[in-house]
Order: sequence, then C-alpha cells, then structure tokens
Amino acid sequence: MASIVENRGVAVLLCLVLVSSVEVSDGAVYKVGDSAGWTTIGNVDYKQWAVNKNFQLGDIIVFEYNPQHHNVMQVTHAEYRACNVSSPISTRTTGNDSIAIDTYGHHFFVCGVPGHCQAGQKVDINVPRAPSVAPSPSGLPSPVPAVAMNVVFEKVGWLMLILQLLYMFG
Ligand SMILES: *[C@@H]1O[C@H](CO)[C@@H](O)[C@H](O)[C@H]1NC(C)=O
Ligand SMILES: *[C@@H]1O[C@H](CO)[C@@H](O)[C@H](O)[C@H]1NC(C)=O
Ligand SMILES: [Cu+2]
Repeated sequence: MASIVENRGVAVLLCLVLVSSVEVSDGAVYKVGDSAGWTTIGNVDYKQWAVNKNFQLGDIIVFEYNPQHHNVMQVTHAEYRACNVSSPISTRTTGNDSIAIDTYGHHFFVCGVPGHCQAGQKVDINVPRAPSVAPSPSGLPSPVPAVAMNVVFEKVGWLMLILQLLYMFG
C-alpha cells in the first residue's frame, strides 16, 4: 500500500516536471552562418543557411561579427531586395547580437556597410504560420495552441508509459 502511495507521489512529481517543461518550451538558438558567422568572407550563402531551418516563435537568432566591419539592420522586404539601408527598422552593432523572433512571417536582415548586402550579406528569417489551422473568429490566426498541443500529447505519451511502468513494478 505504502509503495503505491509513494509511486503515486513520484508520478505526480513527474507530471509536474513534464507540464512545467511544456510551459517553458523555449526557443532554439540559431547562429547565422554557423561557424562562419555574419561576414562577407567566404561567400556564405545565407539563403541556403536559412532555407532548411524550421524557425519557430521564440527562437533566438544570433549575429556574430566584427563590429568594426559589419552591423545588422532589420529592413523591409523591398529594402532587403534592393539592399537599401537608408531607413532601417532597427540597427544593431555589438558584434554579438541576439534577436528574439516573436512574430510570424519574414524578418529581413542585412549588413548596412556599403556593398556588403549587395555581396550577399543578407538573410531572411521566416516563421511560417502553422498550416491547416482555421482562422479564429477574431481574424487573428492562432496556431500556437495547435503546436503546444502536439508537445502536450508528446509529453502525455511519456507520462502514460511511466505510469504503466509504476503500476507494473510498484
Ligand atoms: C530607400 O528606401 C527609402 C525608404 O524606404 C526610400 O525613400 C528610398 O527611395 C529608397 N532608395 C532607393 C534608391 O530605392
Ligand atoms: C555572444 O554572447 C553569448 C551569450 O549571449 C556568449 O555565450 C558568446 O560566447 C558570445 N560570443 C562572443 C564571440 O562573444
Ligand atoms: Cu558587413
């Protein structure tokens, strides 16, 4: 009897741990250009770098570069295409800039040093809205719960397994 109560206590604890890990499901960290970083050296193909990434809300994009030679400017799509840095949305210059991606859609970044964007120092971080989720009545899309539920089901699957093991051996 005592061992069942004990095991239930363990199960509840595991449950709490699993649930809390769902809630803090934090974003991935992506270093732009990987080991090359943010540079014009070596003709890094930032389009290729970004294309197979599955960016999600909450991900952190890190730009690492020599601040004496480069910077990071967020620009509009048109400015990105034209490499026009005359009125960036934001500018970063530390050489180690972490940018949290917390909105859906495209986030366009270029280096504002003359010639660098034209040379290919530009990247498009796209967070696509989850497909096959009906728009909510307010018109605001809300795919986050769908993603969260997937995570929950994944965790619940583990929980059921653990509970089964506890009952088998408890
Ligand atoms: C650059 O962008 C600014 C603001 O978006 C715009 O006013 C300007 O005409 C653009 N310059 C060129 C050369 O396209
Ligand atoms: C950049 O910052 C992160 C933490 O924000 C740190 O771990 C990393 O070592 C830094 N990189 C450089 C080159 O300073
Ligand atoms: Cu540059």
